[in-house]
Amino acid sequence: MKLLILATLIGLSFAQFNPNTQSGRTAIVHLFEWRWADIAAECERFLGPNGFGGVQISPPSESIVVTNPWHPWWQRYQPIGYNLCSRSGNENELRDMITRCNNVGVYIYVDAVINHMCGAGGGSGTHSSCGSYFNANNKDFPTVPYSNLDFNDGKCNTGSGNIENYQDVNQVRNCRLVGLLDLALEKDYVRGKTSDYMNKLIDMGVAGFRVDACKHMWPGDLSAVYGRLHNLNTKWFPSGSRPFIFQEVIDLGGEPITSSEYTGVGRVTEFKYGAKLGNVIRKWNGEKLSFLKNWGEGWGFMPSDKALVFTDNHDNQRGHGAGGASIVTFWDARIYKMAVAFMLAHPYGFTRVMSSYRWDRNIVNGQDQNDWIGPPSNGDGSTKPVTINADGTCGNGWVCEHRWRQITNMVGFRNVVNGQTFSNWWDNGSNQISFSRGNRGFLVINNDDWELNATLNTGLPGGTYCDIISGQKESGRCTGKQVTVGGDGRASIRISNSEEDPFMAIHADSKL
Ligand code: QV4
Ligand code: CA
Repeated sequence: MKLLILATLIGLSFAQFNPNTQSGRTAIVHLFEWRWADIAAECERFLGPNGFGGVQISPPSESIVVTNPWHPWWQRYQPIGYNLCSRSGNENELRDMITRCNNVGVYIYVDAVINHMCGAGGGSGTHSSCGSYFNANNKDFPTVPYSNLDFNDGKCNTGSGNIENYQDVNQVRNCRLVGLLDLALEKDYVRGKTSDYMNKLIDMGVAGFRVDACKHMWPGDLSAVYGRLHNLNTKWFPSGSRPFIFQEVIDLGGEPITSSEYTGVGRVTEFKYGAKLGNVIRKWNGEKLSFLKNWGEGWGFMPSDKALVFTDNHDNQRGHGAGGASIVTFWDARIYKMAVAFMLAHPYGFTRVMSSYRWDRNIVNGQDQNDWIGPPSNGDGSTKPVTINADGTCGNGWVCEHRWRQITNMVGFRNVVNGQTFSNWWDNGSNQISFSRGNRGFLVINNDDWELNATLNTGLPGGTYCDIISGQKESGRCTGKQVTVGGDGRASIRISNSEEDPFMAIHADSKL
């Protein structure tokens, strides 16, 4: 018996760090605000064939529908219940997506909002994504059901009922995050309802969760909820597989709540990663690419096997959350591609690629006045489909960074070099760097204002390789640049600082 309990505990606490991706698939993509039908199609036509491991989806739970402003993206972070209809589609479409993606080896990670329900000012009525009635004024959410007994207000010690001071741990966890009605997760009943919701999704075939707003929940409560989760569906996953858990905790330092309080129960989003990489790529505060030699734990990040990493996310690409001005996004395409390539080539963390939509930015004094704008939509607020152009890019306002050749090919690179050590580091003391992943892949970047011209150790066996940034290997030839590696592993490399993409990558599978 004791052994069994021990085994269960170990199972619970360790398995949740495993992304459950198919072997050889090492990155997921956040298809922010995509419709389920479009994700299903994308899994089959693009993500599966290109080696993506999975998709983080926007919250599938029933949420408030906000019309002032007009259908903002953030309405989905205000649940009013756990029915599965949202702006992305209904339950049947969700189920169909999970099945079709799983069948091509691309797994689904659900954004689970369990810290709170809608804002206190959400009113009452049926302005919700499945049309269910709710009343925020008296905290009545009949579809769950939750009543005023299931919220934290009694425990919150601020005058406004909102979080006012992030230095006070009790406030951060027991008060309302921007007015959002805060669930009492220490209650067995609330743990039951939230885990039932997650279990329904697990049974449908999802592989894990991004858990929203974890800083605002007690680690012990989260651990209790995770402990109730089912094993993954054995139709697609080995028996005994635990759901992958990655928790949103924004820890940039300077607050009493740290990531390390959560790394015991699941992975955690490493927000320092994108903020610091942004500074380096932008060359702000005297930062240089050569400083990346000890990137990872050496920069004060959490342990690699606990980290979920990304250059930008749906919040910080529009000034929400934290991270600040340094965050690079698709709006700065040239440095963005460099940053994403570095992330995908570097062994630290489990990687997530961002995939966005374009919106009408209106930045006044550093703040985007249009940070609320929802996905490309029709007049009635319904989300527009993702269309695919003849050249493989996306239409209808969808950016599809994951389809940019440089980014897609670097996902392939990460799969090819999986498990290889970080080696053969070189830098010029400034912004020219290169490194290999064992003898399987090599990346070189020139972010200086002058040419890179050097003979570098690639770590790779001699031969001719196709650069997968300017092109790729196609029917036995390179559509872009070629790199000749000598028998000693060295290659003579020149990259002008005025190149469209001033970096190159080659790997074992891009060899001619
Ligand atoms: C307004 C006022 C409040 C007032 C309240 C009264 O601003 O002062 O108390 O009304 O009801 C939206 C609005 C916000 C509004 C709130 C409640 O922007 O102005 O409050 O709704 O009606 C997203 C958006 C938020 C949005 C929220 C809910 O970013 O702007 O709030 O969805 O719709 C911290 C957290 C971190 C969080 C990050 C943004 O530690 O956990 O802030 N990140 C996650 C998600 C994020 C989401 C939430 C958490 C909440 O990634 O997208 O917030 O689920 O750093
Ligand atoms: Ca809370």
